[in-house]
Amino acid sequence: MTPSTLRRGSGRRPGAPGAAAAAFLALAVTAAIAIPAQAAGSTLQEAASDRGRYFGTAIAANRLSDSTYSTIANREFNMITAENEMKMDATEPNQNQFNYSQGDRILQWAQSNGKQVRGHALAWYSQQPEWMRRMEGPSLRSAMLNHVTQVATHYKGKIHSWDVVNEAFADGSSGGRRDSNLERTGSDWIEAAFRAARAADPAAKLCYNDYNIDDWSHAKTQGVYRMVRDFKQRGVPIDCVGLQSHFNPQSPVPGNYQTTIESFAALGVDVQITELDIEGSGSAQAENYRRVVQACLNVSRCTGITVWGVRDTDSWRASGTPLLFDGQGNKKAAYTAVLDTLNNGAGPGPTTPPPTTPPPTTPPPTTPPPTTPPPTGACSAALTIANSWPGGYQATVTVTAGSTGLNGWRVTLPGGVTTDNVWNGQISGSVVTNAPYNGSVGAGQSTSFGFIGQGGAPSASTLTCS
Ligand code: 9MR
Repeated sequence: MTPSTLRRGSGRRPGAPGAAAAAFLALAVTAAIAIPAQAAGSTLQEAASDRGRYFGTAIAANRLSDSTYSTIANREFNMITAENEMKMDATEPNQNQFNYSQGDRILQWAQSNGKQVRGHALAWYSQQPEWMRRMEGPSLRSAMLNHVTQVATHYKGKIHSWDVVNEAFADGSSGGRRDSNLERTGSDWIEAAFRAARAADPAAKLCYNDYNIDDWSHAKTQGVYRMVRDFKQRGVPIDCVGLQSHFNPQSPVPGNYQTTIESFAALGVDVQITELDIEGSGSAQAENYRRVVQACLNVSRCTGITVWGVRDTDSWRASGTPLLFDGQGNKKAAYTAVLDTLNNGAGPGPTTPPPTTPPPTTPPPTTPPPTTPPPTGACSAALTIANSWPGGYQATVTVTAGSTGLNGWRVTLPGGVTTDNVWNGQISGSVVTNAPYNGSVGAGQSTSFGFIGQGGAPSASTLTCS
């Protein structure tokens, strides 16, 4: 009997019918021994619950009327994150005028279906409403704290965990903070946000959430680790770290992923995998999902996993088919791998104490990012709009190498584009160059980067690439 069938058996088996006769008792004992192992969890939420964890998804309010979508979401998941509806631009479109209509829609759908909710996100350099983007200094600091207080108070008692601060660290080798208007109010803005959130909703777990902090050897991971360690030492209220875990071939599931989870957990915080998606298909994608789920199961304080959308077609990276259901809502190989791992994978239950190995007191040496060689070879670049909303849009730019391949690329964004949020690329002025890991593109092959644009989306779809 596996640990999981034991847990299910002891927790759920109905009581034996009353019987006095010894013969019946003997029969009952035999029957108890002969009871077949209970069926494994048949949905992600059921299988995860048996391991003391939750399994969640991001939900977009405007998709809830799609019955294929809502049926899968309701059947498979028991933790819900609003993909965009609780962000700063959605909840405070004008200063001190709060709008909870779409966030509440998701909360109500979740609650009426017996699910819990992760709040995402109280303070972030991106997706700030227009009025906040224009602010700096003490007035921005107090506007941010007011936002945290008001939104956390509105949802008080209804949120399992809040992403209090999202994506505050810089990519690359610095291990330091990202520049932003919030950071320029003073680097204690993060702890101020956590204190305000705790005061407003003492029951919610308070998380720091970021991407590219999955690899333990990365400077960014180490920077976040040092902040969390400092917060725990000084009593700043923090309960969890969210690893977004957006993976693709350029940014794969790292071999030391479990070390990262263990190391954060050893600081005395929960770890939640908050925005999981893994680009790819078939058995390779399934194996990557299996590794992520197994790493979480192996660490008792890894308390839940959320995938960033339901079907591939619902994803912010739809072309990378990164989710567990295809566009028709069919279960993919990745789904089966996740379910099987939850049902059968090894690992301690949630009550096992965390590993006792002390975390390193000095961070391991970080490998400096490779210096980008000058671009060579011709390429083309095509821009598509993945998503848009009043005042902004999300764009994907596909860079395709010509016949000689590329060792680094530069793409010039169309005139009028304004962005402070680029991923898989580095921006300087209106020019985006490759990230350290995606400059090498074989002849005829493609890579891509994305950005969040402010204002209206550009009409140009063909960009200059060199
Ligand atoms: O999936 C979200 C997409 O619909 C939005 O256009 C985008 C705008 O910022 O945000 C996406 O979600 C992001 C999340 O809020 C924070 N981590 C990265 C996610 C993917 O970009």
